[in-house]
Amino acid sequence: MAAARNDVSNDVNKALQRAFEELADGLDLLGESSFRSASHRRVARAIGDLTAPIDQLGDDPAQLRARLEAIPGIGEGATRRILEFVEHGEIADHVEILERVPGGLFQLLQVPGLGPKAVRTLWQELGVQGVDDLRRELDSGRVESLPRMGRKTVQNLRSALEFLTRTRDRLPVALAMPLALDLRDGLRSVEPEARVEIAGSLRRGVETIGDLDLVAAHHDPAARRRLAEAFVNDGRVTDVLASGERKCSVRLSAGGHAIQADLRLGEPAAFGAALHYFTGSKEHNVLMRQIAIGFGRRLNEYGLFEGDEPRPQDHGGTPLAGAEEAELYDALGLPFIPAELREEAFDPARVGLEALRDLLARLIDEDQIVADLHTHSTASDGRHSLEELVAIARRRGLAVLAVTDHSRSSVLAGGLEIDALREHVAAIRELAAGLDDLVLLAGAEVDILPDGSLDYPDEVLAELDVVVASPHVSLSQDRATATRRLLAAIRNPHVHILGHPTGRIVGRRRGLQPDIDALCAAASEHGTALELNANPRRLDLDDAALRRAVEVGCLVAIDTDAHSDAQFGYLSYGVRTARRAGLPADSCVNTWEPERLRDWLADKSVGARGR
Ligand code: DGT
Ligand code: CA
Ligand code: CA
Ligand code: ZN
Repeated sequence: MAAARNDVSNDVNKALQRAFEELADGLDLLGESSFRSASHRRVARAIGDLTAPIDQLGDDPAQLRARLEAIPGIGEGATRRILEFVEHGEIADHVEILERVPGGLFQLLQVPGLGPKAVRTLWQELGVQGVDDLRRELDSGRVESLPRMGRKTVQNLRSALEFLTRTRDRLPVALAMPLALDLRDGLRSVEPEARVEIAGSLRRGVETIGDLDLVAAHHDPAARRRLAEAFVNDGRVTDVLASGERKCSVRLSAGGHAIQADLRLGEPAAFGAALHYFTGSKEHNVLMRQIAIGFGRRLNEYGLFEGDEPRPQDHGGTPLAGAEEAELYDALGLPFIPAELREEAFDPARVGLEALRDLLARLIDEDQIVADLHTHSTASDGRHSLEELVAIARRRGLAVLAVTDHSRSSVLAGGLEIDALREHVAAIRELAAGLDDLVLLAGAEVDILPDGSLDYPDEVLAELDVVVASPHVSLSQDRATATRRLLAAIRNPHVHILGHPTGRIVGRRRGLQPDIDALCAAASEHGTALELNANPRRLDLDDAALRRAVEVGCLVAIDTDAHSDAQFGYLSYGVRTARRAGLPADSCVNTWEPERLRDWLADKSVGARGR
């Protein structure tokens, strides 16, 4: 009961925070004084930082008023509005703003790269009132003709818009993957002879999933029927949308989320073609079909066939290739393109066949990773002792393990005061001295405080083997402040890794929106690695940001941030994301030989020079 009441009350904090944000955004969009909007934004942040439900701060209005006014950032006006909200469920100023400003404009402000000034211009000059209008105006070319809207800005807007549309109402991979694996394994156990694989965006390593796609093959039609039956009768199925010989579609409920799943069924001779087709992406499929036509052939979900005219009898026909995906690439003169790279950005026609082959040869693979440099023990909020962590690392085949517990400001996570840290480091070193098959490193995950300073002084950081510096609070800072904050950490000579740089939670929290190019440039210059936090709820940096890092050639660390044994398994999510960015193994510090890693940890400029 207590938890439930807490949730409801925290909804009050969220609703209030949102109201103040909209007040601020609304004033900016109306072109009013930026002084007033800045003060509303400060209030929104102050509310966001509160841990207690705001309406329970006091027993009566007078006490509530006194306690509110004592909170830094909340002045007299804000207190009045908060009390108004607690009493009436709305704030008159806020209601007025919502009447004057089209609702779609607030959503436009969520598009990275669009500030209030630009949205106001789009609204005033072109009558843009939302995402759909903006898309239309981008296509018409009228946006480019506006002041301060160059070709580059328009390009950025286009891709940001695409991202926004793609992430709406999609299931985070952290929820989709276990469900898909379970469905796959269930089908495999029904028909052990059948081939069953996950396809679609999930196989490509996309971080949010529209629907699940599975492909199965068996030569016996009766076995295929049994597979279909098992699929539509799964306990989690809430609706059967289609149940046929070749395709079944169901809606499932999993962990409070509803998601559709499609299963395609066919002959083993066409399994590779079906798997390829339903893995996508659509753009990659189109590209492959065009290449096939160039060979006077046709490619579809049933295989690769002679002659480029579509024929209805391909289903069940005898293809030139189709049982294995690799045969298709081979027959079309292409190297095998792994699922993570089957996106427009890696179109061989765009990057060139030679460059693509080179990229594939260097592309990171999960089994090249030999080090985890960001993990937690019972010293802070991890579940395992040092000895247990060592056993886990050995069992998982790691050559290097860094234990990086939280720093003192992370109170809820049991962050360590300096004395406790020193004791912990001594315990790690003592244990490490007795190991000959595992390099055990003493580190810390140090909070990057809102102003960019670190949670331990430099002389303490200097005592550690590995320093991961991460932002944990004030994750709604504006872009310029966030960039300055993270740059300060990257430039610190004692910081090796910038941990989960944005602090985002996939599908839930946007996190910081720093200037990624500035971070990459500084990371390159200082030899600091940017983390790809492999926790599927984080995947931070994301694939798009990581691509920028790959282009600049800066160092990347793929770490699990494990708090338990099972979480070491997050590595595969991280590697899939890294592959989507085309990350070469050599740029990933976790693939390095222990000696090279030690050299870099001792002096960051060495790693940068080493390449
Ligand atoms: P999602 O479900 O939105 O996360 O993304 P996907 O890629 O899984 O898309 P989905 O489930 O609609 O379709 C799975 C794959 O099937 C897709 O990646 C490519 C293929 N596919 C589906 N529809 C088409 C189509 O109209 N044309 C082509 N070329 N391929 C298609
Ligand atoms: Ca899908
Ligand atoms: Ca689908
Ligand atoms: Zn962290």
